[in-house]
Amino acid sequence: MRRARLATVLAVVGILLFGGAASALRDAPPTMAPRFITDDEGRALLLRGLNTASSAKSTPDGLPILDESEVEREYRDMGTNVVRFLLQWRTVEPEPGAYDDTYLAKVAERVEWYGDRGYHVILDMHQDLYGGAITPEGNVGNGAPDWATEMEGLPVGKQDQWEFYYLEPGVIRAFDNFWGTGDAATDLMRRYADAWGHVAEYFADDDTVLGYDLMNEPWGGSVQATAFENGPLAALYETCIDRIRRVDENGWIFLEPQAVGVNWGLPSSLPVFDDPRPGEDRIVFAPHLYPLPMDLGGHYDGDGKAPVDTTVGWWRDNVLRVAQRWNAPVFLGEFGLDATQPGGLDFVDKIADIADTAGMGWAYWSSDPGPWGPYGGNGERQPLVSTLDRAYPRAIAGTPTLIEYDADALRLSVAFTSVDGVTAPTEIYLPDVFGNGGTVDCGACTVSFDPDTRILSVTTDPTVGEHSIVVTTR
Ligand code: 9MR
Repeated sequence: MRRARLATVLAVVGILLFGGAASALRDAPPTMAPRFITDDEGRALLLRGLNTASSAKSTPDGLPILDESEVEREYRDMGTNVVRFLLQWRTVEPEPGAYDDTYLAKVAERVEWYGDRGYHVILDMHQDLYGGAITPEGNVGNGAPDWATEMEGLPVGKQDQWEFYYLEPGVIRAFDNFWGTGDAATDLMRRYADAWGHVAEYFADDDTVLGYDLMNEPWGGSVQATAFENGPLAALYETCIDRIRRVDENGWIFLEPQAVGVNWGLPSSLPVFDDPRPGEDRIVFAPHLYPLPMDLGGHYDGDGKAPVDTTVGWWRDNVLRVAQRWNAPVFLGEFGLDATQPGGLDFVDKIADIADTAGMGWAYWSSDPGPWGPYGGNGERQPLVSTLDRAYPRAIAGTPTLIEYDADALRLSVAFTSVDGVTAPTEIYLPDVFGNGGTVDCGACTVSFDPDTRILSVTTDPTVGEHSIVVTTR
């Protein structure tokens, strides 16, 4: 036992030192994302929301367990404006080349529930451990259809912790056969890209769908790290981008790095991608964050805080370096934890603070009922609800230069520079505690507050270069 702990500690220290060294060897990172996702009015969008929902992995129809009243409750309780909505390849393309539009129509119905409440939807082609067919019971992996799972008879042994299945020979071979890095020639990557083409064509005219997260937490099988990110993963992304752009020029394309390592704070080496759409690229860097000390069971509490803070710092710096290299916005597609554990809510606060100051969007993992989610198994509100219910600028009438929310002092500060042609108001979501719009200090501006949506609209003079808005409860 003591030996195992020692090995774990050494592994953590080794990886952290490697991560730190890898960071230190590079140039100083920027402090804020160099670009933002913009809306039709040209405003910078700050996206805050949840993943919906892990339940979609195992329901036979691939739909999350969700009804419209829960979307309404989410907005009322937390004022979120985005959802990372889980899709499954198995339900998009149940048979090779045959797409299930009945499934997509049901997805569209759920997208509308969100759209009616002002949300943006990011469609995420989810997978964990390749697909359901990696075990006979079908209850461990999710994502790929059975017909696309080629393990060549290699074993998948039972594991206590789900991530360890990634190391099983059958799972590795299924990925190798997907990426075309195994011995057999397959056309699974092309099929996957074609499936994305179909999904994008289906949703191209749906204004609520902001874009497409091409693959959840990519895993390279027997090809890892730079060789994977710059090899098969980049090839898949290029093919998917090409397929999507044939049918949808406007959707934003969210690209995830290799999950292992990068989720912990190591740098990603994903190359720059070309976006063939007319006008500015719409490619977003969309990593996840699960600090290694916490993956290993540590809490964000007491002595456990410092190593987490350190790795989160590296994660932020390394993510912003990619954003700078790509000149792209950043969307943190997943971070989450059992928020009932010691320090859980402090961790959520910490990541939300970092995302604000770094100008990143985020989606918390996840909306499923239970200790990780905002609601318990009986639908009861958990303390996480008020932690996630933060004041934030949903849309900013220019290029943000400062976003800072002090949840203790209840003070939101936003600064931005004007952008030619952007005249729509800055929209700020305010939790109940701000009362009827709070106290707004924004110089020469006009404000109005909608008590129903709790959105404060701040109209600023676009001929003035720099703007500052501070909202407090006093
Ligand atoms: O929280 C999810 C857990 O209940 C599942 O057993 C597991 C495997 O499907 O997936 C967990 O969710 C993960 C997500 O799919 C990908 N990113 C990490 C999430 C938390 O571990």
